[in-house]
Amino acid sequence: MSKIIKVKARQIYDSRGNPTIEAEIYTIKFSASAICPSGASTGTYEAYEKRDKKNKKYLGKSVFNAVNLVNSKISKKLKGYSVHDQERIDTIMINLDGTRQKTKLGANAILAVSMATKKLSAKIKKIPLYKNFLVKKNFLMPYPLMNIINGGAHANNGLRIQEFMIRPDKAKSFSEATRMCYLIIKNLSKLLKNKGLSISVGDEGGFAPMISNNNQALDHIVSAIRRSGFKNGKDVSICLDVAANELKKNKKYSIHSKKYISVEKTILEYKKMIKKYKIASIEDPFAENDWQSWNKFMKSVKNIQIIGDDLYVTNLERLKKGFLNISSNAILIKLNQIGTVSETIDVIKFAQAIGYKTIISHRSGDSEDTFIADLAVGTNSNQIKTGSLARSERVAKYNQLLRIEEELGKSARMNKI
Ligand code: 2PG
Ligand code: MG
Repeated sequence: MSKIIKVKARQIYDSRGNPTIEAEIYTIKFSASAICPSGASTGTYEAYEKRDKKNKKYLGKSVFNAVNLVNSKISKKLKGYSVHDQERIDTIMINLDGTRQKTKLGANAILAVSMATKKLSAKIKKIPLYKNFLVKKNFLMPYPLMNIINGGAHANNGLRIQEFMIRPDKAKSFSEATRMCYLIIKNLSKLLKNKGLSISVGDEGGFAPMISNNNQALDHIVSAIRRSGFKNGKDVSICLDVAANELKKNKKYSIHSKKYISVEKTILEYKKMIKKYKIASIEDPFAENDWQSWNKFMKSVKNIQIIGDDLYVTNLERLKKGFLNISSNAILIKLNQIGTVSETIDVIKFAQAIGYKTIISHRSGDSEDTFIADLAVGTNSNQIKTGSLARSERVAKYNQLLRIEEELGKSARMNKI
């Protein structure tokens, strides 16, 4: 019943309109499929995304080679194994690839199959996907980190910081959390319109107005929170993803303008912003190899969530290094940074064991696949970052979480922030 008879892949498109891979896995009676997402501000240590660089017809972005590898090598190897044996299937693919960053088969090929396996296993067991991960009872709902102003590599407005987010800390349920964000987003929209600014959105559904000043973006968000009847820093808090890999030159950073300043000065600037705007969480404040600055920052701020994304790339070895270095107190989890569901779960388990907050995340190029919503609940992750309440590929994840909350009924509780 649960034995794999075939794996098949195809090229489809992601939310940015770039090619991506969808894999379908079959047993004799059932099948399930999954779509691989794709980032724009990627870390150097991420698993390899295989694209046909020489295929000019698709501007070097097609994934036909990855598709062919799934249809031939991977399909052949996985035949006969049980879909419930996720670790074995992932290990077979890891070994078949045999490289550190999955360069031979491509992490996009491997991950699509890995996710589809997890889905098919749940389907055959006749359980919802979120019940097929770590947690078996007492499921907790994650707090949404909604990206409401886009900058950096996700927009073309000149804002240095990549993501300006809100987190509805006072919400007692996920549906209340989304309602609070909804109000703030609508008020922000009005406010931007009144100022003659564009309300068109960036890659992750947040507004991408033509402002180039971080403080101006933050002022607008604070006003929108106030107009919605909430208190910034109490009911709702503002969170940032600086994506500082993109803002480093030599040993300096340019978080506010094109001017590069020292790490010490950058920390002072962060402290000013934290104080003025009651920032509660900062992701990637420094670059992926700048371990020293991460540690300095950890020592110089209190009660702030500091998230490693490009720093850890959902990689256990890097997380261990970061832990020993005291680099952060939270980790962003992206399946395609490491390339299999099993390795992702291992990283989440380790992060939880060392007391780090886990935040499940989308990619800026994403799809209608809602796997990460189930992953967040199924691992009791504290937060989920999956864009704004705009663009269907982002909203799909929030909608899936609303369905899960409804299904959990009275037993549904919010996680700790
Ligand atoms: C990030 C992500 C998702 P990208 O930096 O956290 O928001 O962006 O997928 O472009 O790496
Ligand atoms: Mg990031």
